[in-house]
Amino acid sequence: MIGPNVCGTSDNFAVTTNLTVVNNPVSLAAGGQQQFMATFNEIATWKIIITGTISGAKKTLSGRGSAINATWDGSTDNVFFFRTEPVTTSLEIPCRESIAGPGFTISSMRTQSGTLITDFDGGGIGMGWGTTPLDVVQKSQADSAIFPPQGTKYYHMKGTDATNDQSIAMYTNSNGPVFGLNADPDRVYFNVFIYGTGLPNSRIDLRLMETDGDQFTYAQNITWTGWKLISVKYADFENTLPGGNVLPNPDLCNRVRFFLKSAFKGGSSEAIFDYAVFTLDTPFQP
Ligand SMILES: [Ca+2]
Ligand SMILES: [Ca+2]
Repeated sequence: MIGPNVCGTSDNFAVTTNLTVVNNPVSLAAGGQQQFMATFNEIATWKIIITGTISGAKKTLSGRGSAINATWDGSTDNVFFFRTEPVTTSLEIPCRESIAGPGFTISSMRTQSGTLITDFDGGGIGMGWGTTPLDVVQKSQADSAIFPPQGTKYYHMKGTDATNDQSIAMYTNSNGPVFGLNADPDRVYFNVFIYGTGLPNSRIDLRLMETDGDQFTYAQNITWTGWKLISVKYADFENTLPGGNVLPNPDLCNRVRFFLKSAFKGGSSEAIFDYAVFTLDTPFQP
């Protein structure tokens, strides 16, 4: 042999027990897990790729050894949540053909972490949502034309800044009780999936409003196409209306505002978003 064996296995490598799963269907709610097992005749570096046939969610498990004994908690590596759906699996060993693994069905979805504000499918603690138009608004509605990360619906805003002040429309929940977040702004993250259509000048301001009168803003230019998860630490929002104690107080936050802006004066802007959730200590991981 010339040079190192980049494949990590000999020519005699063989799978001695095919990849199997323990649960079919598998219930992933409330910490439920799927378990994968296989054996080889020598040590190998392996990957299992799990694909949701409806969601397009994808998860890769990996390891090294002469046996696989791996668990999966229902999490995804891309933006799409695994759903109650059939999934396919494959086993990948370097330098070898992909081996189809067992298919199985998800009977209940993973229980997501965090404080869900809205998923636009009826879930979340934010109530009394409504739009305040400030300019020419072509669209401000729950929509389902694009396949979203979660459920069937998301929110879609589109408008034109005819008055040259960059502001187009605000979508906000009503002034209800606080969300019950941790008080430490360095521990709390706000997360939302945003879909870019490629329309230039699109911008959305994410705004957190507190019962003491402070408002904190994170301005997000939407420069990508497709879905992307945006996660921002509460402490990284800027105080744009110091009406309270001027300090970021997640424990006083009771409203979220999606503020459609044009990145430049006089532009048109479009924002599509889904699944607004606060998490503690880490960004959201669906
Ligand atoms: Ca949704
Ligand atoms: Ca405050």
